[in-house]
Amino acid sequence: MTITLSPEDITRLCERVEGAQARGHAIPKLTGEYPGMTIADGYAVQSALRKRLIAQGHRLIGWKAGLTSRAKMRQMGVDVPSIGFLTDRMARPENSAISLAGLIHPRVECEIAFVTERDLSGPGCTAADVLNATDYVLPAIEIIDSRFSGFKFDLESVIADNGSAALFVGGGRPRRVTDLDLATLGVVMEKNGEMEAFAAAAAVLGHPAEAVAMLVNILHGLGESLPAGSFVMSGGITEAIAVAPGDHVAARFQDLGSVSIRFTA
Ligand code: 0L1
Ligand code: MG
Repeated sequence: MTITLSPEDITRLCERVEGAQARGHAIPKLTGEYPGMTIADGYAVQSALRKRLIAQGHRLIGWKAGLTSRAKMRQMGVDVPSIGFLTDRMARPENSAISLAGLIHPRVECEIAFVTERDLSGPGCTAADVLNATDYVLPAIEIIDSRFSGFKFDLESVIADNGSAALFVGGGRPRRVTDLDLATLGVVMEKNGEMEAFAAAAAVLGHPAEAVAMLVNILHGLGESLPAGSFVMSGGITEAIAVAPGDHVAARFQDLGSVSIRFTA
């Protein structure tokens, strides 16, 4: 992975993304101005954003894998997964009313979240390593929000925008991985009482633990590892569903219970 942006450009783009996230205003995709931007550049901007938010008092609580299902890659026109970071300020309680104020293109994804009890590091991290290091899994809904105008972006820009991370909700019934067949686990996504999408968790790279292993190996490339106690979202199992104030969303997971939320303005 080659970083082509200068430190000044990385800071500039980091400030641009931070402003868009904080104020909820759309910006043009970053590759419009920097057509030669690489995936490594995207991660350099994302890392600068993470360090800046931590310096402001946000607490890093984990990571998210994104673009991990074929449905999602097809929907977004990309063919490589991505990762982003999660902070305490993005967490929302289940069964709560979540304000969409300040979000630009809010959409929801149903995901399996892993909570680790041992450190994980790359390179060469495998799904078996992930399962051995997992304390429990739980169902989650991610609320993503791309900050790019007209919803037009590419992988480099999405990575710089922290993989569209905005909010997330964990809940349902936490379970040990040894008690589940995670690949065949089914999920049904409902909006306002109507079924919108359904799939099995194998839609995420064949097994959600594969997505977490991929995330750990990407972290290694960034000079980072995954400490014990991390909360990791393994990626949307179905395509993302657009939401608006007044909508109610329920993600019903086989063996893991449901996560429900409703949205307000
Ligand atoms: O969580 C994800 O799958 C990341 C999605 C990034 C692109 C988008 O905003 O849909
Ligand atoms: Mg996601």
